[in-house]
Amino acid sequence: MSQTAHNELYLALCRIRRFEEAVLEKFSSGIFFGTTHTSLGQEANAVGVLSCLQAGDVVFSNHRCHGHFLAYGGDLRALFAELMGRATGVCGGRGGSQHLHWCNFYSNGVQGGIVPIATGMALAEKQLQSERQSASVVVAFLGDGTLGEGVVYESLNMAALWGAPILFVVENNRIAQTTPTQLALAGDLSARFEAFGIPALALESSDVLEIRTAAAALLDQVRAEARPRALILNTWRFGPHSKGDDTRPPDLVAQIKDQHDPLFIHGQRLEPAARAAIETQVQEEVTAAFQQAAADPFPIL
Ligand SMILES: Cc1ncc(C[n+]2csc(CCOP(=O)(O)OP(=O)(O)O)c2C)c(N)n1
Ligand SMILES: [Mg+2]
Repeated sequence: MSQTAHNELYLALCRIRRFEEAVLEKFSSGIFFGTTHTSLGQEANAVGVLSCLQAGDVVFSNHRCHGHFLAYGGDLRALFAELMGRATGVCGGRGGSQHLHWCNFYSNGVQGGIVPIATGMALAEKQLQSERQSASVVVAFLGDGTLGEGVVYESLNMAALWGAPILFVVENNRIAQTTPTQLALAGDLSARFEAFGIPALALESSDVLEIRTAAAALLDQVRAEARPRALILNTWRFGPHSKGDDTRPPDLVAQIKDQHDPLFIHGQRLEPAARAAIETQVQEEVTAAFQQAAADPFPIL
């Protein structure tokens, strides 16, 4: 991979990190409406998987969607504005943090609810394929805790039975709000997909390149065979579930940050000067996007 490509991936990781840090830092000022869930620590999942997309592919995300939206190519100012309820927001300020729609990107905060919808969208893409002569696929992101929702398994059954071209990406950050995964989920995560005949690949990594390589191979298979695949990304949440509700011991969180930082891991591949330039560029972009959004008008009722 070229140095330019490394730089681009780092830029994408950095953009998510600085956006999310700004959201958490400024939330208590009261400028944002509703709630928020940041993807600090999980940036490499969004960037690794979504850097493999082709034009026309569909992404369905969940309550923790900012990183996915930005990695898809979404605009910083429009996302800040959406959280601030402004007319210039992604959805005119009506959706808030969890409910985004832009181009072929969708997100919804109802846990598990996205899985049947994303499966249906994948079936629609398959039906349209002969008309369009292109093979678009769907990527659906879900959390480990969301595997407790029954509708997920109805959807997996249909996806496998009817051959939906969809990649299910489980971001197993080992916790659901405050419940550690081992207290909520029995058995093996991959086996849950394999029970329906959906091949699953599990990865223990915060390295954007490793995640990208795995996702690219699975997306190729989904596209070529028009059948589902699953990617289990064992990952780490650096921040609170939402805005300060972290029940994990602070020294454990510090250790996680120290050992599994996607920016540190990928940043080592960059020339120091290039890395510093990207850091500066992103900081300026995020600051400008926040200020623009904060000056934007509210929608007319
Ligand atoms: C149907 C439903 N039940 C409960 C919630 C409240 N809720 C939001 S996120 C969350 C935990 C999700 O855990 P997980 O799927 O592991 O994703 P993570 O937050 O770790 O990314 C809960 C219980 C919800 N949004 N939807
Ligand atoms: Mg989780």
